[in-house]
Amino acid sequence: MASTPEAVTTSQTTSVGSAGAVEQYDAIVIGAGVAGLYAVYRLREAGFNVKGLEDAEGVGGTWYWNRYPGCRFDSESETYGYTFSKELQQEWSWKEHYSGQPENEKYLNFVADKFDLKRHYRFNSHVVAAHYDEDANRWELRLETGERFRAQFVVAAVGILSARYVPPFKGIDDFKGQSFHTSRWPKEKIDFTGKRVAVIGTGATAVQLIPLVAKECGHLTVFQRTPNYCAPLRNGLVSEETQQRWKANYDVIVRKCRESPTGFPYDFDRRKALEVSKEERYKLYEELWALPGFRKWLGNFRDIMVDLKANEDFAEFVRNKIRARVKDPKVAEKLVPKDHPFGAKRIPLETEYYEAYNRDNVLLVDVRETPIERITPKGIQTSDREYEFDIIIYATGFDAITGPLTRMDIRGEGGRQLKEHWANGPRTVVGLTTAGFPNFFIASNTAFCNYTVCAEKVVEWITDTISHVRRNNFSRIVPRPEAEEAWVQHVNEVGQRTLLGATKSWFVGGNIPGKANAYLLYGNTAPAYRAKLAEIVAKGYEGFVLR
Ligand code: NA7
Repeated sequence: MASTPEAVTTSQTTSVGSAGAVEQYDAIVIGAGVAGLYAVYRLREAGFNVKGLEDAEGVGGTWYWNRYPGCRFDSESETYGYTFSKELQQEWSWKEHYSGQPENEKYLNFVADKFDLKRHYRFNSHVVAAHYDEDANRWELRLETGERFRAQFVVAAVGILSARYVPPFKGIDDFKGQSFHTSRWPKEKIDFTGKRVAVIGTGATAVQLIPLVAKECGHLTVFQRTPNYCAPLRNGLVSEETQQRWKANYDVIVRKCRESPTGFPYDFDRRKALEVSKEERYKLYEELWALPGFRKWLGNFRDIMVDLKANEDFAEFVRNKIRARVKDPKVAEKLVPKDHPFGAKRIPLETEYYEAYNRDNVLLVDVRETPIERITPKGIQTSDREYEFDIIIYATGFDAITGPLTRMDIRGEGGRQLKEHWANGPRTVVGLTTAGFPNFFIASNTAFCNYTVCAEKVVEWITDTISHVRRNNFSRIVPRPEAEEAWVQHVNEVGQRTLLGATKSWFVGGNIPGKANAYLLYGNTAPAYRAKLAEIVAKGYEGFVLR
């Protein structure tokens, strides 16, 4: 069979079965976020008849759903955009150094329009099931409406932080005021003026939201379970000169990100922190602290990431930074993390977060001292008292990485459910494929890496693999169980060399009661991850069965 793009294109057909019409495609991409849009683009360009299914009514994924005040990325804007099109890089101008949600959603719309991707999508289409039909070698996807779609290949670009988590508080439906989860924020502006507002949670989301809501509302009560090591973002507007410099130097910026261990445009200091004199060490800490973005974490001494003593040295530096910003020493101590190492949880980057607690209209409630007992019609009942609110904001996070997949009814060979297969944690080869689920790809960046820097590579690997299957007249590809076992062990070994598992967090499934404890991120460097992807291809898809 010829392998031209035309030859691989199955034109869309519709067959009518007992349960109604079923649309047929070569490939279906679930999701219209950063990875999904690029997957649709790559598959279309490779000649596949591709359909995108998206829950939301527009493109954006994370940047569609997370509309809460203050939402922005913590990656340097010039590193976040796609790199596959130099024309796109030149046409788009970032307004802020750490771009906000409205602008990010606009960017992804700009991309979707420029490459004419929206016509491949069906929006408002919530996929609830994907079942593999072994005889036909086709996946059948079902929407919550009951509509069905079939395809040979599925690319689940469902995001790593898209399955929202709301704690099962008693009485949650009794509340008479308004309540929102931050990742399902309404499009219309919420008027906080004069309102009594509660925020539950103090993760990266809450830390972005709290200072803005505090300024606008009548009174804000923050319910904190675990304080975080928050570091200053130091955002700012991008000058015309900087914009032009980026545009003239995208090749250099991209190379720097690709070579860096974390996909950010900076590297660790390879010296051992505690072998450097205190004076010099603190000089570096202060310099990093004054710089924007994640440098204080991912541009610091490398061993802070792996060695508890080195970590504690910097952790204490951060604690003192927090203490210096909060006027009431009792409140300050509540905000100072002491039960986990620096960086064992995602470091939230903040703008005037700690100053919010110096305001007269902000109260911090430590729910370890006085746990939330229930949500009441009027507000929140803790072990201590009832607080009354007009608005409750749940900034309570996500069933990260596995949640968006295990919440769907995904069944592979022999009808085995992905949820069962992953009962003890995700089982994959390079995070992108799983044994027993042929032609099913997970387009998530689970490397410890600046999101788009690795997500683009992930999508390229998947779409190249799909093209490889077709070009070589195979019909299916699936990883061997032993390759999967080897990858799971490797992820664990690498994870154990880091502090990623040193506390309960979404990095290891620790934020969801009952969720298996497992390394959900690959703790190796981003270049090492990409080398693994390349090695599989170079070795003719070693560890995979191609038929
Ligand atoms: P996170 O980082 O998972 O934060 C969720 C917050 O909600 C965190 O402070 C939790 O406390 C808190 N939480 C969760 N359940 C409860 C209950 N039952 N009671 C009180 N507090 C609770 O989610 P985010 O949305 O902030 O950030 C997720 C990622 O998005 C972030 O890392 C960035 O990469 C972007 P805990 O710490 O578990 O004690």
